Amino acid sequence: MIDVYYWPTPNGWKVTIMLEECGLDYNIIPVDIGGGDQFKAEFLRISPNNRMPAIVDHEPMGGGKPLAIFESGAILEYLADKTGQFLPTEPAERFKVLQWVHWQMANLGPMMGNANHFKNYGKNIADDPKQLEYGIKRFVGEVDRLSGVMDAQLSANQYLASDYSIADMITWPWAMLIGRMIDEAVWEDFPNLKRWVDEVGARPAVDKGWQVERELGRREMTEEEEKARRELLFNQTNEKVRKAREAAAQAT
Ligand SMILES: N[C@@H](CCC(=O)N[C@@H](CS)C(=O)NCC(=O)O)C(=O)O
Repeated sequence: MIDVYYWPTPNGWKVTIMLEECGLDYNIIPVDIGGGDQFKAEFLRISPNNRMPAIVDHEPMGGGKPLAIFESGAILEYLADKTGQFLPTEPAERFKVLQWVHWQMANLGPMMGNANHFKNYGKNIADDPKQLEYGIKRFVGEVDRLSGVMDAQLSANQYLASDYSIADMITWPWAMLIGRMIDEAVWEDFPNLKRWVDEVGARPAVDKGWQVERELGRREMTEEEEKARRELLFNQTNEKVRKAREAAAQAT
């Protein structure tokens, strides 16, 4: 059995989509990132970067004691190697996939996260909306550029690499949100990307994977809870995280 430390966000969906595609059994352990679960001692032992998703495989590849993995890219690569699916072993084909996996991890995910932060969350945080302007321009511009990169790749290929792979699974949960994050009209500029988003989204495992525990993220919060959530998520310095780590260690 595989424990999945999870909250319904794009980075979490990557893992549930892959598990559904592989037909593996898994057990969801919610990590309420707005409530501070990412700072709990048990979680930090598995994911020292205080971010979900993470997994613990109780029957790991190669045998031995349970194996904990954090970072969605590493998790998908591990599950692909464990099951022998969605990541070719032949070097040229393998690296066609892995270059897009790393591209997503280093580019689309972080840039969309920052675009979302400045565009949507920032207005409740910044003292003056003018403080947000440069961040919005920079990160929305990057998302637009990256959408063009995907669109060009998908104009000549059905999928990001040769066959459907972990590169598609890791990219789809962010890519399908581009319209919602920037403007729905943006799809007109990227018809090949839109074709791929619809095609991948129509896969039963993808549809199932991104619906996992959706209700968890939908709880209505009071204004006080919202404020506490913002303080927790958007004000993380080394000192703050270190204190949380120390408090978690003392509590065990
Ligand atoms: N590169 C990481 C990113 C993970 C990440 O940013 N997770 C967010 C939720 S989508 C999180 O756990 N946030 C908690 C926090 O900011 O404290 C991955 O792909 O696994």
